[in-house]
Amino acid sequence: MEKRKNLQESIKYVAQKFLEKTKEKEICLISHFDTDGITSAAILINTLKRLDKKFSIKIVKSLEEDFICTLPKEKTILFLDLASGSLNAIKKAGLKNVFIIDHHEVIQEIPDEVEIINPEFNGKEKISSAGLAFLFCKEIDSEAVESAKLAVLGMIGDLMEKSIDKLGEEIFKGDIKKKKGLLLYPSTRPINKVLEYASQQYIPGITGNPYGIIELLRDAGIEPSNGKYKSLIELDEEEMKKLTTEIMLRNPKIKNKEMIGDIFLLKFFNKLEDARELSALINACSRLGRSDIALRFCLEIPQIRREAEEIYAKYKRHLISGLEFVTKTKKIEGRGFVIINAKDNIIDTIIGTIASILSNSPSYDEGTIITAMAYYENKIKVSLRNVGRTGRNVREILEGVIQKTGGEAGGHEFAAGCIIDRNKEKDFIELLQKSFEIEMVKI
Ligand SMILES: [Mn+2]
Repeated sequence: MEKRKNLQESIKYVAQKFLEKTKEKEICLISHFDTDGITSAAILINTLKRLDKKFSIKIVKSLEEDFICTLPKEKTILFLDLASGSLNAIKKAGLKNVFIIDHHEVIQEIPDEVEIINPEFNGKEKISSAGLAFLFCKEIDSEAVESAKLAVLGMIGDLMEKSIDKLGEEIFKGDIKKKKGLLLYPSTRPINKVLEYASQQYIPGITGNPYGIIELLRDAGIEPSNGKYKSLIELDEEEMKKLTTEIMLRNPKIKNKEMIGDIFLLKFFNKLEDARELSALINACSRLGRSDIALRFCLEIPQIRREAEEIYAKYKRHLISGLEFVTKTKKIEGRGFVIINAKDNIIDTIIGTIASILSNSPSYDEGTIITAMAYYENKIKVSLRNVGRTGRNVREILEGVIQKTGGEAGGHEFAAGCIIDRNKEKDFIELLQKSFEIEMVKI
């Protein structure tokens, strides 16, 4: 790979290479199963169909070495939202035509056979894989702008709503609307219900408390009509202001700028939906083993919508019982860290979400590292999150530990994870605990 200065040049260069390499060759898409990965795949599918290219697709929850070895060497492989951490494995597998569109950290050397788009090489610009996939497709497909809402959805799935401008001004047409308001979601449902179930934005005395909510809404001057409350996006400016004030009075820890922001509404199946809710639905399908449905939902295949919504409802029930388990179970706690070993009481695909919810709850101090673990097959899925997205680099801590126990790690500074063998459970916990304590002493 040659050195390239900015992201746009990088994308242009790789897009040209991709066109050359796929003239006769069939394409094999491999994507990650979260919202950013699924939307990246949907963006590529839309474009490859328009270009009349032959392709197959595989959605995976993590990219493991054994799997990379099974990939067809005669095809062009395009990895989406993953593979930045698997460069050595790609080389070892002897894959010849490899493209990567991803935004995760790159530590290993890039093999000659690999063309990569990754903002890590371009001043760590904040843009998700779906955003990159969209810009990539715009280079090779004149109608790619049709996929703009998928790019926005992917960015929001990876919490990069503040960088959506990078996708270009022209995206704000019919299918995408932006509105300033309270960041509670879904903004399209009655406000009392949103306040009641908003576990991601916990408000003391309000979350899970219908009486507290009625009082809060009365104090804000918002009354139901025919027994039904308005949705957030239906509130006028004055109502929105009063509601914000009332919520702040009940949660002094929260800052105004954390509460107010841009709400993105995207048209799916001909209805404007809150992007964060769509993202939650897509993640839910994938995490319950139905990434096929998540992908078809993004491609707006009509019959799929109901099925996806049913899976989403089931997922929410899993999440609630998972959180209940965490409150009851014994945890390993120390200065600046908590380790929760759920074993097989929580499914591995939601353990990361559980860790994220805990890292957003007011029960822990800023910078506390939450580690949550769950069994999967003969392995253990581990997720680390920093409360308030600040503090020590958990990815680095994790790398240090798995050097000794073995395993594969991925992620970022404040949100990382790994998979280890089940027989390393005890060693791993001990080593992790030790490195948390050593790190503490250093500071
Ligand atoms: Mn991503």
